Amino acid sequence: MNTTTRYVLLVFFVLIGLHSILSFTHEDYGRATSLSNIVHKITWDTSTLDPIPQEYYSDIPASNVTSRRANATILMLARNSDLDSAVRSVRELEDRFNRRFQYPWVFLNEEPFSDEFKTRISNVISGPVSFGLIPHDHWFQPDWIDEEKATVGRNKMLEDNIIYGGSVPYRNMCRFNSGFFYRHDLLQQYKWYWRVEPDVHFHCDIDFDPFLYMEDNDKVYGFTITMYEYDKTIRTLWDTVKEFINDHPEFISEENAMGYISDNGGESYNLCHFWSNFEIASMDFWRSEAYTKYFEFLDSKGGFYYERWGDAPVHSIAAALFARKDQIHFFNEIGYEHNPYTHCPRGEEVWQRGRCSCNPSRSFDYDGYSCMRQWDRIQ
Ligand SMILES: Nc1nc2c(ncn2[C@@H]2O[C@H](COP(=O)(O)OP(=O)(O)O)[C@@H](O)[C@H]2O)c(=O)[nH]1
Ligand SMILES: *[C@@H]1O[C@H](CO)[C@@H](O)[C@H](O)[C@H]1NC(C)=O
Ligand SMILES: *[C@@H]1O[C@H](CO)[C@@H](O)[C@H](O)[C@H]1NC(C)=O
Ligand SMILES: [Mg+2]
Repeated sequence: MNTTTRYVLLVFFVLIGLHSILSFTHEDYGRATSLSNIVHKITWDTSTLDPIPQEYYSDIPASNVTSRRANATILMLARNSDLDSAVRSVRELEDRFNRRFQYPWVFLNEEPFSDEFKTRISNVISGPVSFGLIPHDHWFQPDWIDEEKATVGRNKMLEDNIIYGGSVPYRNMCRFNSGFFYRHDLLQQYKWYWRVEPDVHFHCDIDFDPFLYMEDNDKVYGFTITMYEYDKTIRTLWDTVKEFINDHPEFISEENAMGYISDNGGESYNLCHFWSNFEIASMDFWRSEAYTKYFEFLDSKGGFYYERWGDAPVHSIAAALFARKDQIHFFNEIGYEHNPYTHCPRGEEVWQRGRCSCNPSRSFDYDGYSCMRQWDRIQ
C-alpha cells in the first residue's frame, strides 16, 4: 500500500466511524428529549391526586403588591458552613417560585450568621429576608438528660452504623425542628412556613401559591416525599405515642390518617413518615394544645437523646393523628429533590405545564422504600 492509498482508507474509516457515532447519538438524543416517549410508557395512576385548581396559578411574571398573599414565610435552618449549598437552594426556589411571589425568607442558626452568609444569601433573594439566632435552651441538650444513658445510646448506634448515630448536634437539630422552631421570635408573625434545606433542588416551575391553596382548603400539612423510617432510631417512639393517646384520647381526630401510619389500627407503627426536609405547613398546628402537650410528653421521655427520634416521624405521627386526613396534602406538582431521592410530578400535563426537568420515570413515588402506596390506599 502506498501512502496515498493508506491515507484514503484512513479518511474513509474515520468518516464511517463519525457517521455511526453521530447517527447513534442523534437517535438517542431524539429519544431522550421527546416527552411523549418518556411519559407515555409510565403507567402511574393519577386518580388519587388532588390537583391544584386553576385559581391558584398566576400568569403575572412577578409579584404585584396588591395581589392576595398568605401569612407565610420560607424557612431555612443552616450553619455558616452550609453557605454554598444554602445559596444554591435559595437560587433555585427563587427562580422557580419566589421571584413571582416574593414571600419573605427567615434563616435560623444556633450561632450568629456571618456577614458573608448574610450578604451572599441576600444577594440571591428578591424580597425581604431576616436572620435569627436560636435561643440556647431551644437547641442544646437539656441538663435533665442522663448523659451516661445518652452516651450508651449513641455508642450503640455508632456500632450499628446508623447514619448520624453518634452525633449530638444532629439530635439537637431534630429536637429543635420537632418542638421549637415555630416558637422563634421571627416566626411569631407567620402562620405558614415552607421548610427548605441547603442542597435541595426544585425541578419544575411552581406558578401557583401553595400557601393560599392550604389556607383556602383548610389544610395543615403538605409533603412531596413519603418513606419508611429506620426502626433502630425510634425503638420506643410508638409505645410513647400510644401512652400519650391513652392519656389524651380527646386530641385524636375522628377522621385521622391512622391507616397511613399503622397497618393494624394503631397496634404498631409501620414506619411511614413524610420526609420533613420539605414541608409546607401551618405553624398554628404545631402551636396547638394537642401538639404542645404531645411534644412535651415525647421530650420528657428523653428519646431525642437516648435514641435518635427524628422530626419527620414526630411531625408525621402528629399530623396523622391530630388532623383530619383531608388536611394533609400531597403536592404532586412540586418537583423536589433532596439527595438521594426525587419526587417528579405524576401525569404528563402537570409535568409539561411545570416545565419540569426531572425524569418522571425515576420519581421516588413508587420506589420500594416509598410509602406512597400506603398514602394512596387511604385516599
Ligand atoms: N444551625 C445548624 N443547622 C443544622 C445543624 N445540623 C443540621 N442543620 C440543618 O438542619 C437541616 C437538616 O440537616 P441535614 O444535615 O441536611 O440532615 P439530613 O437531611 O437528615 O441529612 C439542614 O437545614 C441543615 O442545614 C447544626 O448543627 N446547626
Ligand atoms: C395586580 O393585581 C391586581 C389584583 O390581582 C390586578 O387587578 C392588577 O391588574 C395587577 N397589576 C399588574 C400590574 O399586574
Ligand atoms: C399571621 O399568623 C400569625 C400566627 O397565627 C398571627 O399571630 C398573625 O396575627 C397573622 N398575621 C396576619 C396579618 O394575619
Ligand atoms: Mg438535608
